[in-house]
Amino acid sequence: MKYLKKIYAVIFVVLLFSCDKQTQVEVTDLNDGWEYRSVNDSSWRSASVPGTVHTDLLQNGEIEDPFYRLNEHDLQWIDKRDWEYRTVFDVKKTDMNADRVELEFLGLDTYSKIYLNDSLILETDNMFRTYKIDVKSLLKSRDNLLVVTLESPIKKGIEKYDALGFTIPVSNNDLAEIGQVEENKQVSIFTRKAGYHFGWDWGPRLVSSGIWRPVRLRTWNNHKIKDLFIQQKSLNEQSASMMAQIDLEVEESDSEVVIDLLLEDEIIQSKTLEVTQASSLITIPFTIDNPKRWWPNGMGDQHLYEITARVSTESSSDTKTRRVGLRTIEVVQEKDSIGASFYFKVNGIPTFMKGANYIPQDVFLSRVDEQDYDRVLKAAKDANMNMLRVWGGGIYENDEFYDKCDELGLLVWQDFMFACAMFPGDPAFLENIRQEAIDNVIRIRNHPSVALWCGNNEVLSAWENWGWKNQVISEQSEEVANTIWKAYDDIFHQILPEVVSEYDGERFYWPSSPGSEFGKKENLVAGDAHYWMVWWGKEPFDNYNKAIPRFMSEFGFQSFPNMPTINKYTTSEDHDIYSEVMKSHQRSSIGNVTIDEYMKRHYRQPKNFESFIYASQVLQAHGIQVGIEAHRRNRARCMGSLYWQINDCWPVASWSSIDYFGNWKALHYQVKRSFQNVIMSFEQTDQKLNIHIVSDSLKNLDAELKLELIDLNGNTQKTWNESLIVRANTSDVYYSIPADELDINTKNTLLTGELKVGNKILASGNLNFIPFKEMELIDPELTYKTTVTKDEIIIELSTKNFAKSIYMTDGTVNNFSDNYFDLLPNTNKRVSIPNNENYDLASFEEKFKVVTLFDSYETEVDSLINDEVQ
Ligand code: BMA
Repeated sequence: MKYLKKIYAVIFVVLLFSCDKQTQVEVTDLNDGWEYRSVNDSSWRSASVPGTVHTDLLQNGEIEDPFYRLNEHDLQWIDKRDWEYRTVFDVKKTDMNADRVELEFLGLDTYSKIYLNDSLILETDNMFRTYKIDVKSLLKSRDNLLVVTLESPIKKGIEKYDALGFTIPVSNNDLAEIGQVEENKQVSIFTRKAGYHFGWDWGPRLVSSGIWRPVRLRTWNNHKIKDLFIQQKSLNEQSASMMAQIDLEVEESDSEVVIDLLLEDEIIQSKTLEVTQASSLITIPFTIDNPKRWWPNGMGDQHLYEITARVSTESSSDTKTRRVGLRTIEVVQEKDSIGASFYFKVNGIPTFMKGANYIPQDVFLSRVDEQDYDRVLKAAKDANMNMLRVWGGGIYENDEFYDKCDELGLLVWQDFMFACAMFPGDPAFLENIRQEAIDNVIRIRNHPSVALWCGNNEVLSAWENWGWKNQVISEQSEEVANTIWKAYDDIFHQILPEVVSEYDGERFYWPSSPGSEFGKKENLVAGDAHYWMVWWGKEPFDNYNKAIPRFMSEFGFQSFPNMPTINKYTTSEDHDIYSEVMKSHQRSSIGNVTIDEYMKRHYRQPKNFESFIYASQVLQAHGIQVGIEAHRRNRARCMGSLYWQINDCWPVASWSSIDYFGNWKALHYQVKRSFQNVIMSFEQTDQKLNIHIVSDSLKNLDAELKLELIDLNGNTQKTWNESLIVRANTSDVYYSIPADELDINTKNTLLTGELKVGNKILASGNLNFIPFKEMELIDPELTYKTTVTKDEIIIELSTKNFAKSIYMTDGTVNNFSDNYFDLLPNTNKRVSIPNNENYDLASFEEKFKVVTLFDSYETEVDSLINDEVQ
């Protein structure tokens, strides 16, 4: 039967192609030939679509690189102007003859008017929406003129701000002052546009305008599949019960269509239907036998099925394919003795979420390409993560982002795009938000990686806990406060959950991060938490051990990017963290002093700028390690650790673990270690030292634990050995050393631990009993041997004494296979780096440097190691 169907299908397709008229839906990109100008300017210059005004100005040599030194400050005029784009295009005969010809804009930033052959066809005010216009009646076969005008989001914002009659609180990340906005009016909230464009505490203030996603012409006859939604209804070992929902648009509402559903290449369902309405939803249930599951990274494979819907008549056909991953995800909130749990159960298994917060990879969004997605998302996978949070001040990410998360096993915590501000609540604004939510939920809902929808970032906290509500009551009135809260309630408790439930019924909606329950304050006993008392509150890193929430969705500590990155936006005269240029690439109001203060707590004052930069990364990695391990050790209470933030959108001092150019900071290497499936973690109390083992492995492990007290030059003082079974998916104390057995000279003693299964080291760790600044670090006497091949350079490091935080660089942004690691006395390690620069031995060694924490205290960074062994 199946074969017969296939033969019919082949005959059918052959027949279709032999007709004269266009039979398939055709999509033509209209991204070429664009020009732009400032409105009323006489001359046009060539433009890129997708693109932004800033990047077009840059490409045409009209402005300098906005990221270099202080250039950003001189470019604030750009967002006060209106801009105009135009292109001319021809239309193929078959397209002209099609029943429908639609112009599609996948992203317009933001206040645009679109004219086709001098007719106004569309006005837009939301960069997150997609727009489609039927243009058949306006098109000519040659020389169609398409014009897009983009009105200044600042001018529009000021109009709306002035018309409102009261003031809506906004976090001062809306840097109106830097933007030289009239009377410092904070206007970002009036425009549905990425919040971070208006400045953030890790980002520049560069408010773009542009056609930021592709423009296309779609032509079709008779019918088109608007959308294909594949829903998983139930899943067990034997079968997955599924539902395909085809959203069909038809030209002639009484036509007969044949609908085929294909799993991979095989037709699994076929039916003939009389379509009686212009737009109809057709649902087809189907099953997948012996389903292969989709697993998060670290738990199994990411099997993806391809499901295709094909809708055909005798003269036309359209197909759509979706990739589907079969898995169950629940967010479990059960009341318990602490408050209520908040954890993800994936395929029935309580799963600890290891990951980070993600921001857009560039302030100019059209510059982010597939390689950038690859680089950051693979780095997330490599660092053993299983979740990223797409934070609410950026964008609903490009399709490539979610495709790659599906492939890499990275679950996505998806915020809607609202962050750190209250919002207007007038009917037009609310309707705009509803349409934005519908567009994006429909676009993203097929991805198995998407774990939950979250209403906003820190809006509830700001209102309830940062004092905004009381401030509005005292400075304006209770009535104004009620109006502002009503808008919150409408958006986050009505509109967004309604859209999620209508268009993505199976997925969980969470109104705000952090949040405990609807309208209640954040806390550590229920819901998710952002813990910023370390950093903003200057609490010691050690407090991460005390403030354990149910799910940590944000915590973080800053560092500077590596010197190769700093060199790209500075000259040597800027090399002081308090220079104008360095301060301008440090947007946290407390950034430099806070790094400085924590540095003094943990390490000796680094001797110069380069050492400070390096040590800032060592410090950041240490702090976040304390946090991650605390969360993982306490997995009976806390089931997630997402640090702030994995990436940057320009070169800057920030909380990121990977900088703008893709450089892994010390933190990213550390995160990779701290997120391993099995880790060892030490906890010191007055009476004893507890050795915890945390395992996310789904199997029990038969292991040997070895602990050793050693001094910095390698003498063993004491050893402990223990055989144990590490229980699956759990954390526990597996060994304790009473304090009186640790009567040691803490200034030169370390505890080292190793957990082995057979000959394989599963986990290891070193513990210093006092801060490194109080320890008597000695010259590690590090040596190395280099081998250069065409593809990579291999470095074999050996150390005589303990080497703390070994950092290697060749002065480029290439990443080593490992970096910023410790080496125990009398050990060695082999690392590699891709030979992207075509080095030979001499040219590599000229560039190569290696430092340790000891060097940052004692010696000149430039005269590092000369005693290499060849
Ligand atoms: C978090 C984020 C951002 C901010 C970061 C660092 O709370 O949500 O708003 O950049 O803190 O301050």
